[in-house]
Amino acid sequence: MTDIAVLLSETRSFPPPADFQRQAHVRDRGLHDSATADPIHYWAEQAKSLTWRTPWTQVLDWQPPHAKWFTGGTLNVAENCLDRHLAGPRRNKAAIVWEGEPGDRRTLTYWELAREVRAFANVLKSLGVRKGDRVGIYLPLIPEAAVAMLACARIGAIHSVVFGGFSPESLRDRMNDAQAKVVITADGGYRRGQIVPLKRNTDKALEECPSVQHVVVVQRRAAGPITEAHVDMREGRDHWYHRLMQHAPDACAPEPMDAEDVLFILYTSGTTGKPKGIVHTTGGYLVGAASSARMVFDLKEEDVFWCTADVGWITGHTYLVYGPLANGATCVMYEGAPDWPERDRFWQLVARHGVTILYTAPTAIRAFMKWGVEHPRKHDLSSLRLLGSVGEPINPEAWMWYHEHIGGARCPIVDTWWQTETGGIVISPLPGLTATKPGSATQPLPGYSVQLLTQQGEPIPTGGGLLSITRPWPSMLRTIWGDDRRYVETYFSKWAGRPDLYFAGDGAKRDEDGYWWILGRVDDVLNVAGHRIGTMEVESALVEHPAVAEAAVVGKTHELKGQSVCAFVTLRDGHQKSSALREELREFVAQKIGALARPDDVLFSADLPKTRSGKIMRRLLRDIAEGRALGDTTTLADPNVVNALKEQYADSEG
Ligand code: 7RM
Repeated sequence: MTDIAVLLSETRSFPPPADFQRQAHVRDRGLHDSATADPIHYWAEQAKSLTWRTPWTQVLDWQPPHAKWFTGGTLNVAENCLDRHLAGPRRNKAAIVWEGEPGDRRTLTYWELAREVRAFANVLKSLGVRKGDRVGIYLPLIPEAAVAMLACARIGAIHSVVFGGFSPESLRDRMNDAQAKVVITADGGYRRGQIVPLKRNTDKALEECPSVQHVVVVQRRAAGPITEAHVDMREGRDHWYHRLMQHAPDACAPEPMDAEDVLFILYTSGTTGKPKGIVHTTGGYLVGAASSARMVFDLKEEDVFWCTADVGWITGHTYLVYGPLANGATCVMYEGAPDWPERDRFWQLVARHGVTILYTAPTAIRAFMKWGVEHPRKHDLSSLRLLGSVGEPINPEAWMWYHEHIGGARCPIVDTWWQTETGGIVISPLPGLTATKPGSATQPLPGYSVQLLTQQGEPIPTGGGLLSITRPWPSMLRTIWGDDRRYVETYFSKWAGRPDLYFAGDGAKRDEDGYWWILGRVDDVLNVAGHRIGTMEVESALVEHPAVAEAAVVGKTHELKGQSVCAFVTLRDGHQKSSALREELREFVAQKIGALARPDDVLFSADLPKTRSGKIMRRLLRDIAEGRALGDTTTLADPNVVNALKEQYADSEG
């Protein structure tokens, strides 16, 4: 089998703006060079910026594929994120600037957040939570989500956050797998003006969760409380957060944790069946989170950092809570949808809070493009100095739009590649050092060793292949909760006899400058007449057409070519579908990247099926293209999207 073909060629390049470079934390290659020469020394240096209770005796103990970092060292994550900022000028600095969807606002200083965390840590203790116990967190994006995570960290309990948009069944399965003792939820949250009934969902889930002994319920007051009448509090099991907090003492010493003690479990759905509980530990995770947040986002004392992810995703763990707070930064947190009540909500938030760094996902950027530039234009976005992207490949067209219309052509963009499993960013520009290319995540951060390999494990210097991380890194996953065999099989068994090579599951290409371009999941790669084509390049070509807002391509069985390209296309507002446009798009792709990639089918769709974190689910589009029954749809954000597509596809065939 050939490795992945390279089709797209992008020649634009943006060096760091001089005034950005002048003030940046990292502005020369010295750090990269020293990290490459001695990665162990490099990581030890990074670890020294944290507060340790006892120093480590060994930086890395690597028994492939199992790593231990900073062995013998002890520390506490909450102490690093809170207590150490309280002695100096950060004491009264805003830690969390929060806005609810209905428009309610709260700001917590480091001092206030630390008090709240200590009190809630005592609440957890009073409910019988001990070091090593698992605590489920099923909350809207409100400050209490961060409080709950940090309170667990403070007493050494292991948290497992479940995204508030997930169903009772998802919550049930995760709580059972983790054998959680306590669940923290809310009466409700807000999404597009609707109330999400979190407590009711929790009650349903807990019908089949015998391990859970207590439920703490946050009262989400906005326009008024979500009335207690709507919430059924079970005597003995359920407790209001605000009532427990009234009597909670606010002194609580942080528990010194071993560097390798588990900090959290975060479930990812994976491609088949049972969700995987990705396990992250204390020392290595925080070293990765804190150092990458500082370097990639160039965090400074005055910054207002807004990561738009929910705490239910790894991005929310690492860059909404742990990374920024470990650096003493001010974080913006927003509960709701980007188009509520209007399509300019994000830009209103940026202007109101003076956001300096915005970190969001390509799916959001493409939605903003579709909605039109009039929405950001209504607001003063001049406070922004740096933009970030995460979650999917960002196609060059969306990159340029973000650069121009949000960044005012003045802000560097960091396209950050990483995974739940990596714990933190692995490949990304350093904004004061790296010249960026639209659509490329550029280069591995210092201390990371990444290679492109063939299916057989031979290195590919330039071209397309499989992305592998070839040396352990501090914030790597340690195992899958309760299933170490699956850990070994999924991540370290791709290349026979090489249990030291981490298989990321993504296809990538490396260009002549050594830049990395993520081509999409290997499971999604198409095979047209023996050529393996990544989804990203064909989709990027389509999105370059002025009528196209978003595109997803999949392979469809073809008797001669093996597979043909089938494209699902969403149009920008103001454009109409037509057979002429369909023909135009087929030719457009052929022209841009070659006849090989010309789609046989182009289907216009009002929406694409996505996961709740915004990733396109090409697997379901393949089912539609092949005319077969849909596979597992439980991780889908909006089931109506696929039903509509199925009907439309059946019509177009008939
Ligand atoms: C952080 C996160 C991981 C998968 C990963 C990729 C894709 C993430 C980028 C990207 C291209 C990027 N964790 N991905 N970031 N692809 N460029 N900058 O998203 O576990 O939820 O997903 O997301 O396929 O393997 S995740």
